[in-house]
Amino acid sequence: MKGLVTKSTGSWYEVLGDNQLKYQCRTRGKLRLEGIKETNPIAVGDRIDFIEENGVGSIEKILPRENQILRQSIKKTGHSQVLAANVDQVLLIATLKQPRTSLGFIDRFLVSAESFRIPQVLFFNKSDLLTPQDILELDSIKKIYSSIGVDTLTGSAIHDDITIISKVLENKVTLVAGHSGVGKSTLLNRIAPEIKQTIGDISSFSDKGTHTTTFAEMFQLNSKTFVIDTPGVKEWGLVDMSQQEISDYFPEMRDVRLNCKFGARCIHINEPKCSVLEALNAGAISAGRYKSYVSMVMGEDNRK
Ligand SMILES: Nc1nc2c(ncn2[C@@H]2O[C@H](COP(=O)(O)OP(=O)(O)OP(=O)(O)O)[C@@H](O)[C@H]2O)c(=O)[nH]1
Ligand SMILES: [Mg+2]
Ligand SMILES: [Zn+2]
Repeated sequence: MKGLVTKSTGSWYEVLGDNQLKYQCRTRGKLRLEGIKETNPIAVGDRIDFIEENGVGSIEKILPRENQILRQSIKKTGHSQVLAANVDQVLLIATLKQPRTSLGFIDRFLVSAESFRIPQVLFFNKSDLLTPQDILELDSIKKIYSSIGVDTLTGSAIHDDITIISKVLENKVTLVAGHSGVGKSTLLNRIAPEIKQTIGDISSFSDKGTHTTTFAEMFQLNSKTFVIDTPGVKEWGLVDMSQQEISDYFPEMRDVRLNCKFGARCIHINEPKCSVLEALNAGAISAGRYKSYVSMVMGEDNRK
C-alpha cells in the first residue's frame, strides 16, 4: 500500500494510507534513501510503500522526495535533521519579542527553503506586544523581505482575525516553523480548532530551550490542505552548501552576480569588480541580508 507519513516519533510513524485510513507503522531495520545521510531518514511528508499485518504497518520503501527542509542541529556534530519533505510552501513564524527572532535565523531558514525553490511566507506574530517604535522597526524589516519576494504578514494569532493566513494555507501542504514559543501551535489551533495542539505557557516561552511541541505532525484541514506543526528550533545550521552556491539562494543576488568579474568563482566578499558588492554599496542589497550572507559563507555560527 502507499501512504503519507503524518507523524514521526523516531520509532513509530503515523501514516495516512491512500485509502484514507490511518495506520501506525514501524520500519523493518534501517531504511536508507539515496543521497540522504540521516540514519533514520523518514520524515513527515514522506510518501512511502508499506505492508499491513494485523493492523500494524511495516514501512518498506520511501519514495523519492520532491524537496525537503533540512537543517543541521548543532554545528559540527554532522547531525542533520529533515524537518519535513514534499511541501508546497513554508510558513516561518517570527517574533520581535517573546522571543526575539534574529534576522540571521530568518535568513538561514529562507536559504534552506530557497535551495529547493520552495515558496516562503513570513508571519510576524505577537503584534499586540509591539510599541510604536517596534512597529517602525518591523515595517523596515518587512520591506526587506517583501522586496526579495517573500510574502510578509503581521498580526496576532490570539487577538486578530487570521483569515488571511487560512487563505495562504488553502490547497497546499505547508510546513510551519520558527523558534519555540513564537506561536506556531497557537496559530494552527486558531485556524483549525480540531487540531488541539498543546500550547506553551507564558512562563516558559521566553526560554528558547523549552519546547511544547515535541514531534512534527501533519494535519489535514480539508481534502487538499495540509499543515505541519513542528517543534521550535533554536538554531539553523545549513547542510552541505558550497560557498559558491549560497548566493544562488539569495534572490536579490542571483542575477546580479552574473556580472561579477570572477564569474562563478566569486564569493562576493572582497573580489574586485564584484557586482554584488556594487549593488550593496548602491543600497540595492540590504546590509542586514548581506551580513547574514557573509556569516553563512564564512561558516560562522549564527544560532540566534
Ligand atoms: N501576546 C501574545 N502571545 C501569543 C501570541 N500567540 C501565541 N502567544 C503565546 O505564546 C506562547 C507560546 O505559544 P505556542 O503556540 O505554544 O508556541 P510554539 O511556537 O508552538 O512553541 P513550540 O511548540 O515550543 O515550538 C503561549 O503562551 C501563547 O499563548 C500572540 O499573538 N500574542
Ligand atoms: Mg508548538
Ligand atoms: Zn561577486
